[in-house]
Amino acid sequence: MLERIRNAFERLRLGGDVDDALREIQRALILSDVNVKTVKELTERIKERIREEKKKYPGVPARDLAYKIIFEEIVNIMGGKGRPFPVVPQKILLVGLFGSGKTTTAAKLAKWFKKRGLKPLLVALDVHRPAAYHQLKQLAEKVGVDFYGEEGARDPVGIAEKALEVQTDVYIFDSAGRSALDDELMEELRRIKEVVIPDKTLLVIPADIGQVAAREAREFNERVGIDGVVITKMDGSGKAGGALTACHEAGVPVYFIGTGESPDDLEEFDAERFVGRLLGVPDLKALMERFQGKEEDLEELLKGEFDINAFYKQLKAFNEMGPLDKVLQMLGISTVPEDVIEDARKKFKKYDAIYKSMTKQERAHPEILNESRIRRIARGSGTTVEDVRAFLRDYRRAKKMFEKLRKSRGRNLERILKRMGMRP
Ligand SMILES: Nc1nc2c(ncn2[C@@H]2O[C@H](COP(=O)(O)OP(=O)(O)O)[C@@H](O)[C@H]2O)c(=O)[nH]1
Ligand SMILES: [Mg+2]
Repeated sequence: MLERIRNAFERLRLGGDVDDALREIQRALILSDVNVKTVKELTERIKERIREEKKKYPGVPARDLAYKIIFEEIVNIMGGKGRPFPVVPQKILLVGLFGSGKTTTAAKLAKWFKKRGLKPLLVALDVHRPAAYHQLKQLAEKVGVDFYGEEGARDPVGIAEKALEVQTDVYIFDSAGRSALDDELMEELRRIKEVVIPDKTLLVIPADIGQVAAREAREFNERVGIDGVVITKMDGSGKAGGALTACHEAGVPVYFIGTGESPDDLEEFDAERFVGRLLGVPDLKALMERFQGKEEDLEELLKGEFDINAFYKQLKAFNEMGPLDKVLQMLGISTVPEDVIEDARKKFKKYDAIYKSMTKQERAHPEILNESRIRRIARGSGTTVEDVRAFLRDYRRAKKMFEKLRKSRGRNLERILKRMGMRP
């Protein structure tokens, strides 16, 4: 489907007719198993908004307007802006039908939390399939996380109770599936929930069931109670659009998508990012806008002293270029480890507080920063002495780089911009 939507967008960008593009998008969505009624309503809404906003923004070319509105509305039917999954100690119960990808997802989630500095425990509650215990155990070893299971045990509730005695940050319970949500499965899940009291019960659904996902999500929600969904097998399924829109219609958020069989193939779901990438147009124009003005700043910077003010200004500019992952994605680099991005964000928050706790004199003359001043700054910014030292270390490193840059008179920047495709 995605290929067709992309083509329709590309044609629209190159000057194609809006109605033609809309028809092509309709066809693509229906092929991807999105509900026909949803598609009809979507097209009506898009047409309506184009009519309205034409009046509001007479200066904007009709095609640009259509482009933006279509993008926003497709994002909306897929669930809008994603909600970040909380990175805190918690208990997660995975439920779903047979073969939906629960066990694989359990391992992926364990890895996801591990990367974010929390200690996960994988718990095997599928006592019906003898191979299930070994499958999860092996995955736990592969990912390098703790595992709890009882080979040959018959009662998942007893296993869950024992597992809860283990000290850990994030408990991930992998439950058994059935071919349908029958009374037996429901009863088993209900008993497990009573003991575990999960913070999040996540329903695992394979993308290839398409819009049937709505019925499954509603049924599980009514009979078991779920907080959200993980859609697996997004790779190689032509029905991902149907599954995503169906979950949105059923009123349950899609937190994660699985994009392959390996423990790394898990992504937090955000419709905006998803649709943006699916349309595949690396948005270099937006990126250049973000970069604009930065060059002049650099010229300015090269003239003066590189004190802490200059350092902070650079940090801030970089942070303001927007979510780093988005910037990188625009460049077509989508495989930046998420923990790297997370770290950069967290670091900026700390550094921001540290900078604000410094006096004017300290920022201009960092060499006066002695032990007692460092202690005061740490206290004032709610950070630690180590954090302030790390800040100063990074500042000195940046200063060195800056001095090199000054010597080469900005030729480095030119090269970087060229590599990014922003210079011929
Ligand atoms: N291509 C692909 N395969 C997946 C994905 N998630 C799970 N699988 C495969 O689907 C099959 C069933 O997965 P499993 O985790 O055992 O399902 P469970 O019965 O719900 O525990 C396995 O062969 C997995 O490797 C995914 O995101 N993409
Ligand atoms: Mg399983």
